[in-house]
Amino acid sequence: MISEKVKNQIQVVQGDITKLDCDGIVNAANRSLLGGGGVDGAIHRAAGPELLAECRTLHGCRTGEAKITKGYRLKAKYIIHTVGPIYSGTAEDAAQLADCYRNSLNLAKEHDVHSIAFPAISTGVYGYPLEDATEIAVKTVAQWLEDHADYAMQVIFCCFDARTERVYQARTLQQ
Ligand code: AR6
Repeated sequence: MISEKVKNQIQVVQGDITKLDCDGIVNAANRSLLGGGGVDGAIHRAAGPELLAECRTLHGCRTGEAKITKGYRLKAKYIIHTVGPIYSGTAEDAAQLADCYRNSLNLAKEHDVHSIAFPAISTGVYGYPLEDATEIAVKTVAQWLEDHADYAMQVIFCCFDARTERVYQARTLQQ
């Protein structure tokens, strides 16, 4: 069960994450942190080449972990880069996907971020089944918000397509 307070801290929107006006957006990156396709490509294109220059100084990121950069040409002040698991159907995938959300939120809080947008990590190129990934995303974020009830944080699940939005809406309403 998600409390009413936490429900009010979570929003589901359909759209392009690069256009959102919030303190931080999360990038579903790969371990190199040097760009790629999907949301990663869109974020690098929108933020500009200064982003790649900063990413080069980070020396990659392990699966499930998160690193932060400036937002450059985005409205968002920060980009939190996290690396989701490549789906293989093991319990480790689920643990690593939950780590992505938790570690991103922890890093955001360390940087005084009070509004953060997540894409549907691992559900594109990395092949994580959408329903399973959504359950993990919503549960992990809701738990983090419960655990940090004294910190004002607004979370936006930014869904690129209508199907993803429907699955997120159903999941956030039913709990
Ligand atoms: N705004 C919001 N969501 C988006 C956007 C956007 N502009 N563009 C795509 N999505 P994916 P992954 C959605 O493949 O599965 C990259 O090459 C997309 O529809 O971007 O974690 C990286 O470099 C899907 O719902 O990320 C890695 O190599 C979700 O974002 C690899 O892909 C995630 O899809 C990571 O794969």
